[in-house]
Amino acid sequence: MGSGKSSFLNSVLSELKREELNDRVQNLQVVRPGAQTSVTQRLRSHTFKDKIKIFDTAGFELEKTVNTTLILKKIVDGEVAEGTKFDDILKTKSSMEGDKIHCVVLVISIHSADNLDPALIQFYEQLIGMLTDIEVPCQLLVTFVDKLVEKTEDLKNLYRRRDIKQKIENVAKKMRISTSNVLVVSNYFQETKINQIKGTLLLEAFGQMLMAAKPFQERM
Ligand SMILES: Nc1nc2c(ncn2[C@@H]2O[C@H](COP(=O)(O)OP(=O)(O)OP(=O)(O)O)[C@@H](O)[C@H]2O)c(=O)[nH]1
Ligand SMILES: [Mg+2]
Repeated sequence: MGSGKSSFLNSVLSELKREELNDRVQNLQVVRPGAQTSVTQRLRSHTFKDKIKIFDTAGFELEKTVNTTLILKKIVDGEVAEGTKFDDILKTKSSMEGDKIHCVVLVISIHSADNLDPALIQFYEQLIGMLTDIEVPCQLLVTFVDKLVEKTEDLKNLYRRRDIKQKIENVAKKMRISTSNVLVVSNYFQETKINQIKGTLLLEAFGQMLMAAKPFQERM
């Protein structure tokens, strides 16, 4: 909940449609200030270049982790049609009306990553285990890394910067995943104009997600 999943999509779309949008950040999200439950209620996708679909999900609560793994498995297997309410996924009969998912991105804010609840780590392990079993690649996107982009001059080597590397290593170690599967971004949240540093990180993360999904595209 509120880790920046929808904002990431919105931010990447703004970057990709930069010319069309005249360097403005678009706003797809209906924001409910102070929302206690997930703002994203239904499974929705956005299509890039007519063939790549990115799906946005709700944030899931830690107390309902058993259900979450089941819900995610159904989505990944293509058993959930677009527009379905997340709350209804386990109530309705599965159909094969959805799209099979080729890469899953788990999204966590740097604030939660710096202060990880052991129950959350256990949940992530279970989730990553499920994805490994069904051979679906998984990436971890760390959001709210706003401070890292504040004083950046060298855009080319962001991922080699010591502070960024350290954040990634810390999170990877805690979550027991490879550092090469961890990405960091600062989403657009207040600004209306796109920004080169944020944009570089956003597109780098998006590019890596596409690379992770590539073996599947090649098998198609
Ligand atoms: N500072 C900062 N704020 C962010 C960032 N990403 C998202 N936000 C803000 O965090 C709030 C929640 O972002 P959302 O994108 O709605 O989060 P979500 O993960 O889609 O949330 P749910 O759909 O409710 O699960 C919004 O007010 C965003 O503007 C970020 O990288 N940095
Ligand atoms: Mg959302």
